[in-house]
Amino acid sequence: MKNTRCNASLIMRKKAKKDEIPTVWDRYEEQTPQCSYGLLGVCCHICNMGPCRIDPFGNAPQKGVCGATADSMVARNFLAHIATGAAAHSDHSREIVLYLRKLCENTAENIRIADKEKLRMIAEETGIDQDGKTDQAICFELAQLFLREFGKQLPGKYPLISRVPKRRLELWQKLNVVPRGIDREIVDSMHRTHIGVDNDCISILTQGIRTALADGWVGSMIATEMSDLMFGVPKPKETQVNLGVLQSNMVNIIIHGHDPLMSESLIRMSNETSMLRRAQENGAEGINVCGMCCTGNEMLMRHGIKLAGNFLQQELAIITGAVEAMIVDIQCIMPSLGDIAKCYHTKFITTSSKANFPGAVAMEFNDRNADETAYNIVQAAVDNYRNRKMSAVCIPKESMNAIVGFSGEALRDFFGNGYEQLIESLKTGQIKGIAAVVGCNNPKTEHDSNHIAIVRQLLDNDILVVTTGCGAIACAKSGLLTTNEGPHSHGTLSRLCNQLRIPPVLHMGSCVDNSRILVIAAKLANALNCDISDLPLAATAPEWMSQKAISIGTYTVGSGIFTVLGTVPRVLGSPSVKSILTQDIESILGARFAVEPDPIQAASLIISHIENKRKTLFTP
Ligand code: BF8
Repeated sequence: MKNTRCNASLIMRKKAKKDEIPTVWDRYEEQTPQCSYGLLGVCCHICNMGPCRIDPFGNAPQKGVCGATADSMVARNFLAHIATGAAAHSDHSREIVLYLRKLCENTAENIRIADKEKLRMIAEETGIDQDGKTDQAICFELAQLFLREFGKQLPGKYPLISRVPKRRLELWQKLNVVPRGIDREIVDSMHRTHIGVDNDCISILTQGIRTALADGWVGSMIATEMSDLMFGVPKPKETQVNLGVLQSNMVNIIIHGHDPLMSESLIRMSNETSMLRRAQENGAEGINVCGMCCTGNEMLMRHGIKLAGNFLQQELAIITGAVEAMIVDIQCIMPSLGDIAKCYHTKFITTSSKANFPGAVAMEFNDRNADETAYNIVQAAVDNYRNRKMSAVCIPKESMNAIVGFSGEALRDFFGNGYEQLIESLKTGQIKGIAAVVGCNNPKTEHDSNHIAIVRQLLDNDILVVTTGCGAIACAKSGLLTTNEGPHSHGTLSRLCNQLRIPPVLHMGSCVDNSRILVIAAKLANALNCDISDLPLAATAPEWMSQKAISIGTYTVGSGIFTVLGTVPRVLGSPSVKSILTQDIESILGARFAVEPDPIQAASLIISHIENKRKTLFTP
């Protein structure tokens, strides 16, 4: 039964069993043993002469019907994952920019801009003339400028390119991986994966790097910056995390997915006096809005909204029997939610026209109807409280306090405007290095376990941890985002964090907010007059599962950061692709992937990598 280190999840797994509801763990079990050709990446289904497969032991068949080898198949599958992941992040980004542009066009009075300082800073950075212009006019120009990035046809200066350290940019230029428009790169990648186009694994993987860089340094970065500008730059704040944040006497609304646009309106509407009155008329004491996954991270970072759980907990939240509405937008939403919601009273509401689910009620959210739709959704949830069966309710008591909200800007308050104290601490060895521990959950590993095991090892070795996505939620649930003494190291990192009153694990946001980590890495490289690949940095995704994670991993390596994957990517069927990604690429990009399912071994790889980088960078 276990499969999770999170007690709240274990309790709900037991309730699921009692209620005879299959969950992700049961379905994973049913799928095993998984297809070994698929696991190795040597299965090709892209054309209708197939599906084809390659024998991994060197027996026939060694080629697909068209003649494609294992190298082409594996590289092409990998590229398709990158393109899908980059598309997901970048389409999210596009929606935010389009929304901002529409607001500027449609609103007569001045639109609400949460961070005017950020607006001015980005306008200056991107060369927008601000003289005599209203904030709204500047916002409109900025939105136009960023929108053009999606369809740009030729490589060139993209608006935030000055953030890339000089040596890294020169390397990208030399390797011809400077991204053109985001859409351009994704279409190029999909074109190459059509039958009979790109069949050279080096060429395919090079395009993968260019596409991933368009995700990290353009699409995701624009999403983060524009969300900050509209809704506020995150600042440290306290909140609570895990299923125990659900309340037995309140209307519980969970907002799940990735898009901050809808959640902002929903939060506002749930605070309307008329709505609170309605909740009380229905017998509830109030309305409890909680997040799930990365929409949850967006709300938690900016507003301190409590977060009910990470990827593997979405079904369990409904199984508490205490959720009046599960409201979803895009990405990482299990299609099983429709069936599970039917077993309880939960309304499963989808708000994006591009994410439809069997069993979901569609209440589409767009720039013209934002507040009205949000009002109707909250009202539906409030009215649904009457349908709750109190006998079916079981809310685990587990919830953990966490300090969150560490944007790059927030870090300046602790480390100085140019992160001087961080740099000094790195030089003296008070902080040995920085590791990004990010990414998903995956039923292939015990839920949350690898995240926590790696983080603890890193902290014990005085490595500061930055975190995003479901990994950040795992850390929060385990008490690692607190300033208390306890599970943290007692070394020099711990002393520094106690002195600064920050946790040793810094929650930097949702998965698009990995772009915040890129910006910090770039600033450190510029301050130390080196490339990102020279810094004592590393990244790991111990329990990754999504295509977005593949794109993130690839842009992280493309940016010069050693990256350890905890679940095995489907590349082992091609010794060439495996060796390119885990060895050869290092001499080209200054970074490589490693694959290490054992969290202690994975942490060791990171620790020795950081030690080596320190020796080269800081030894006179
Ligand atoms: O973007 S960490 S499971 S929720 S893909 Fe999905 Fe993975 Fe969670 Fe956020 Ni990121």
